[in-house]
Amino acid sequence: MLALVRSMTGDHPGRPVLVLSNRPEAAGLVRAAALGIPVADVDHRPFGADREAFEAALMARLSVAAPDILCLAGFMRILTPGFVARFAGRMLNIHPSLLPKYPGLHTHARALAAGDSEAGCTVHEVTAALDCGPILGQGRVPVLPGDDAATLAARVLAMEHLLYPAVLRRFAAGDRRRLDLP
Ligand code: NHR
Repeated sequence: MLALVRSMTGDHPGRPVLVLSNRPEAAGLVRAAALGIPVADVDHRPFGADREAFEAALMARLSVAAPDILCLAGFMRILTPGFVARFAGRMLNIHPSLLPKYPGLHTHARALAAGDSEAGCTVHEVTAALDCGPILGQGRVPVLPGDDAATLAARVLAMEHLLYPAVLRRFAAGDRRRLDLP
């Protein structure tokens, strides 16, 4: 999230209008606020299993900011088809695997268990089908001898911080061609 926010200066076609978390305690909210960006939280927990009610509260806050593009970063609540439709073609996510490999959770442990020699991250459009939207970019990193899920996650995260800003810059300029790093 901070890598995205920090990238949006100068000739970048986008500017951050809101940083929104479903976790009120998220450290990113404090960091974004310190950069002068409007922040908000909408805690999902009081809504229990009622995803539509949670998303209505999300939409109420998003409507005020009126973003053109929504970037998920570590956002861990599955979004309903109705919410996704409101941002069709303008919602991105970064996922810590080389999709279509390892959608869902525990991606690094799964890559290690499979004996993969490379891992990475994928920026994709968010569609109703989880982690299945059109791929906008991928960043590859090696899996090294002795890696565990934590060391691999750290290497992938460094690539996430390069890939996501690079893809967003192109996407915000209307370029949806796929970007591959390195
Ligand atoms: N929503 C839709 N409709 N489509 C996608 O592609 C989405 C999405 C919401 C989030 C991020 C995704 C990831 O990058 C994402 C993509 C959460 C879960 C999940 O199982 C799965 C994938 C992703 C994010 N969430 C559980 C839920 O019940 C909660 C898990 C938890 O809290 O730890 O929402 O990984």
